[in-house]
Amino acid sequence: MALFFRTIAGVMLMLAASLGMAPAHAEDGYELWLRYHPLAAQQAQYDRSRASQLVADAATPTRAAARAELLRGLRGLLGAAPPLSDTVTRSGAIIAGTTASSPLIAELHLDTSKLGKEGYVIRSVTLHGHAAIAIVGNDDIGVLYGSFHFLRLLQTGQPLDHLAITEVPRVKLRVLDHWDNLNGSVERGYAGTSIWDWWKLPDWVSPRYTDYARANASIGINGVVLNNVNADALILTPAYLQKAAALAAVFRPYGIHVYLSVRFSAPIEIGGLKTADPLDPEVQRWWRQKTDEIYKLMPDFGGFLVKANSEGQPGPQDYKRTHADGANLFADVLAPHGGVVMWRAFVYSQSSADDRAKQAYSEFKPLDGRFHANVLLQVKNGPIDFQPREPFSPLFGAMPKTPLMMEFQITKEYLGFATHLVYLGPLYEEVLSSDTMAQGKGSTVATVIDGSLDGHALSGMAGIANIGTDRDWCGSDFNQANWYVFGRLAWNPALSTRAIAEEWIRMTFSNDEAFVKPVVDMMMGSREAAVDYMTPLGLAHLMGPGHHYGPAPWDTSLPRADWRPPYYHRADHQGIGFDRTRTGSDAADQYAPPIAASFNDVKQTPETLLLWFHHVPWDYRMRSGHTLWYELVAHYTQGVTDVKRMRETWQHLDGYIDADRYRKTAAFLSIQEREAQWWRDACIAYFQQMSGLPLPPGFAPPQHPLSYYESLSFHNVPGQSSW
Ligand code: GCV
Repeated sequence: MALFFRTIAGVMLMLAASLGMAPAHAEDGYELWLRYHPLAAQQAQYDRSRASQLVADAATPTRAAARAELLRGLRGLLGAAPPLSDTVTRSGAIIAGTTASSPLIAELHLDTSKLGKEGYVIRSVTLHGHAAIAIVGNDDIGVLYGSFHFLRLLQTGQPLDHLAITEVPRVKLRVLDHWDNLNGSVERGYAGTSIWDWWKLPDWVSPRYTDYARANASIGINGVVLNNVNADALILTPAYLQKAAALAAVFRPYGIHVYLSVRFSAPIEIGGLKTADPLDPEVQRWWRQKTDEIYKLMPDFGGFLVKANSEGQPGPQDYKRTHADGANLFADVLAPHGGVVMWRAFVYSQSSADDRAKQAYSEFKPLDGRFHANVLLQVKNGPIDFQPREPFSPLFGAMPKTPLMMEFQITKEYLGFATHLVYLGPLYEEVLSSDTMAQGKGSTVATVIDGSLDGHALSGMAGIANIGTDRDWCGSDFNQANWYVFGRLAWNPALSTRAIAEEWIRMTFSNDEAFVKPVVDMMMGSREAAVDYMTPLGLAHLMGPGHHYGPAPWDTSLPRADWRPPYYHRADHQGIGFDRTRTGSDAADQYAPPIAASFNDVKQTPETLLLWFHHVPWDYRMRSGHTLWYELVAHYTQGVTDVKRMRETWQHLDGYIDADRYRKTAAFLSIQEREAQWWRDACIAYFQQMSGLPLPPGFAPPQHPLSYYESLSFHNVPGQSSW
């Protein structure tokens, strides 16, 4: 079979050469999805006749960026850039601009009234008797977004006739959160060190920052938090603010606003004050002056992101004040400048004996309505911490008076670091499409975070970046898809992540159907495979202590109970799982009544979340008729089988893309298969010791005894936290 596929691939390469297509050549992933490599001859010919002239001015930095991108893209895709012109003289002109900037566009009388600042239309039109395509925004940034969309049509081989596209972002703030430290390390980063070269900034501004801005603008990301939420107060000193301002200057033409993570105790650490009490007038004055200083340097500064009273970070509770008091301190000093506060809801207390999954809700729900208008509460997708699968956070739908911002993790802290191929689209989609039932059926998480459910104009979605200094930006070519899908969903949370995967593959690798189809399937199945080989049936938090690498369901080395895997799985001789029903921690009742009713009932709880909500005996009968113990072993085994299949699928695709990216993915899939086997075997060995049951017939025993897995230790694991 493999030979058959290789032969076919070889024939296709020869065919490509005879059709004048560029042969696949070595690449390093730097170009991301903006590759603009020559299209197949027939498609290029079709596109050339519809992009024969470019009418676009460069009078502002943003329109200059749009024009440069169109020229760059068309040159790459079609072999030559179309000539620039001031007017339409032939069929096939591309006209890009705003009604105000272009008399030609004004002539079209397009209705742009509903586009807002960032929306755009791409329309097939007739101008001066010639067929043309107009890319029109109300504002320059819409023109840039529309230009990227137009290029995407070419990159993915779409027809260019009868275009009538209107796009308006559904979410206002679409933000990448970098967990980058000022010393160059990246917390939970697996793609090298920080791309911000703080030491050389602001004097040396790497051209890479422009490519970073291009990539973000191409998917509609309009904000970047430069530094880790475990923040260093130094970021607010004049020297660092100058550096941040240099980055803001690069990002400005691309519609990207800079935000900073701030440390609550900064007035003490760099301001010389004795307190950081949010109600202290001196503290308020300090923050006001600091904020004014920032806006002098960056007039379009976005605002602050704050992690407070969480995992050892300082916060308002140190002064017996509430999270609302803390957030409003920043809201008030940012408001005159139009800035926002993104206040994180990721809190759980060292001293609380309550279920960690309940604590964010318990803390924040009573504060609904107490935050000032420019505060967004940034909530992780699940109640614990970016596990391979969690139910949606019960805060979604529970705080109608507060804009809730989604926080997804793009970097794969709990999903195999850089090397495992796990496409996060299905995870994001599962969360966004979950129905909170807060206001009856259809109150999905997506409608909470886009502001439509509760009528909030302010809305946002944040993703923890997976970007570093690696040439491929993200530590692997397939990790780029997670950056991509995050941006596309932030623009429109209702998009299909299968469709997004397909467009990403076409732009990143190839339009060849024989390549696209199996790779889409592989990506779409990859998240469930990871759930199966790591934490099936609602298990969570089984990974190694601190570094989070590999399985360690037995580990009790860390000081806090809620940092130890046994806290989460609660396996013993009788059964396994965390009882979060009314007989247990009662976390289920934090959801709206119909959802709570199903999570409280073991028979109604989806089996994918069974052990999240219920402690059940090992011989519990699953819907399949098998026992829980059987299903657990079957899921772990399925995960490994799925990864093996992914590796084999990739093996059959040798020859469709350049050798370097092919080989790297092949090597990473081998690592993933080995580590999936390790996860399966270690977890089965451990849970078998708990259950005392024999392995169900037909399943291979773990390759090693439990003591072997328990003895493994790891040094210099990347991405370790800084606190
Ligand atoms: C930035 C988890 C991670 C930490 C991270 C924290 C957070 O605990 O392991 O590295 O810290 O989440 O989101 O604040």
